[in-house]
Amino acid sequence: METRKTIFAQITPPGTSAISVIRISGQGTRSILKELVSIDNPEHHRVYVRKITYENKIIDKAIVSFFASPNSYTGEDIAEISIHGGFASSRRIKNILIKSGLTPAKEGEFTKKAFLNNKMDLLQAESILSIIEARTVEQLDRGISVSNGIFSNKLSVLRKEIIKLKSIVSGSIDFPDDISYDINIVKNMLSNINKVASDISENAQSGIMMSKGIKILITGKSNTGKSTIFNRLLKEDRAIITNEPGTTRDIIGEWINIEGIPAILMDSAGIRNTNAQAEKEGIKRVYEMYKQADIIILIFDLSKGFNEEENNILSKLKNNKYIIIGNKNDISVDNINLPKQKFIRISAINDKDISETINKTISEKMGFTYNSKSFILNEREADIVLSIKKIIQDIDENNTKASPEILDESLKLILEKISNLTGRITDEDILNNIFSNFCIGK
Ligand SMILES: Nc1nc2c(ncn2[C@@H]2O[C@H](COP(=O)(O)OP(=O)(O)OP(=O)(O)O)[C@@H](O)[C@H]2O)c(=O)[nH]1
Ligand SMILES: [Mg+2]
Repeated sequence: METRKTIFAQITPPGTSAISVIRISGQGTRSILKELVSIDNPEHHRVYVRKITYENKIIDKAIVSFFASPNSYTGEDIAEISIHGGFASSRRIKNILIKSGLTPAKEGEFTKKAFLNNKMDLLQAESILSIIEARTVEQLDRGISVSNGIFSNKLSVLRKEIIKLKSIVSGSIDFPDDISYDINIVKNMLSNINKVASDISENAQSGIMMSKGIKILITGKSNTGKSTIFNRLLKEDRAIITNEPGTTRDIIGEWINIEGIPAILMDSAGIRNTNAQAEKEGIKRVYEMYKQADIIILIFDLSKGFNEEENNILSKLKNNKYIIIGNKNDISVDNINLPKQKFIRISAINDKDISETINKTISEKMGFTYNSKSFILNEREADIVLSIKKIIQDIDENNTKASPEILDESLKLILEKISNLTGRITDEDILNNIFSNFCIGK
């Protein structure tokens, strides 16, 4: 793996801004500082104010900070140069750096260097991505705690416990005269290992939902108040509302926060028979969206009831998670058909806060078990954690029957999987795939 070349990237967003920051990492950092800003022997953690000079011309005035290897983000010498912002300014400095022999960084290359130089394990590297991409404060907090090593520490406890047990099991196989295979000791150790693994895998599914976000689609007959509810959940007047059926045509989506889980909430065309071309197309798109949404909110009108149209919609939702909301409770009438399923009553125009009830119902339906202990960041991690848990469960259930040889193999497999998680053993392709999701400059 190539870690020796000196790379650079603009680490602030492109465009007009007060300053732009260029990060440089690698062995060539010191010589480029000498060449461009006349800093000889830069000191670790020091900030310099210097003119940038190139081919005898003053290019800009810059603030330069320096971090000496190995005490930097990547483990290599790093300089960060703050220059005046703007397209032309940053383009010129980048061209100069290329002419001076530096290489533009690829996505995630700084973090990849940090990983390869053992500054962090793979879990911590992935947490950097989740910090940058966090949409909710809860996501952010989780990313920060993983980057501080909470997940790695838990795995290290699990690993130690497995090694302890494996040494007894392997010992009893290799030296049966000296080390006895005491099933009660093995059972005790396994139950302890099971507890540690459960603690790690507990929030895996919620962890994935928190990372990827979920898609929520609001559907129902036209004029039931879908767009009104959409706007109330968003807390802004995003969708057009009128008292005419067939107001909404396109699907519109906006991010909301449901108990810490980022979600795209989508409003859609009301379902009804219509000859209007645009509305027909809108309804077709709603049916297509049923296949993609993680959960559907079916709205019906409490002044009209839950009728054939609603039952038709329900028949299309056999493979979906859904919740039902009866709206317009302020003008609800008796003797109407109501759904057989559980539903909640609201008045989207009168109720003070509809978000709390709706968010809680969605959260229950989706099985969010988010709490501060959740630290699984993506599917890769969840898959491995759940497979570890499965092996442990299997051996726990069979432990009285399993031979030491089989148990030993299973423990070996778990150790390998832990190494895959932290990146101690990882395929180059997997690494490239992970870091390619990063932005340039990280
Ligand atoms: N009384 C009463 N009227 C409501 C309530 N919620 C919405 N409305 C009214 O119902 C009408 C339709 O509301 P919309 O939010 O546009 O309904 P929609 O389901 O999005 O309609 P389409 O986009 O045409 O499918 C509007 O006049 C709203 O003001 C409610 O809780 N009570
Ligand atoms: Mg609407």
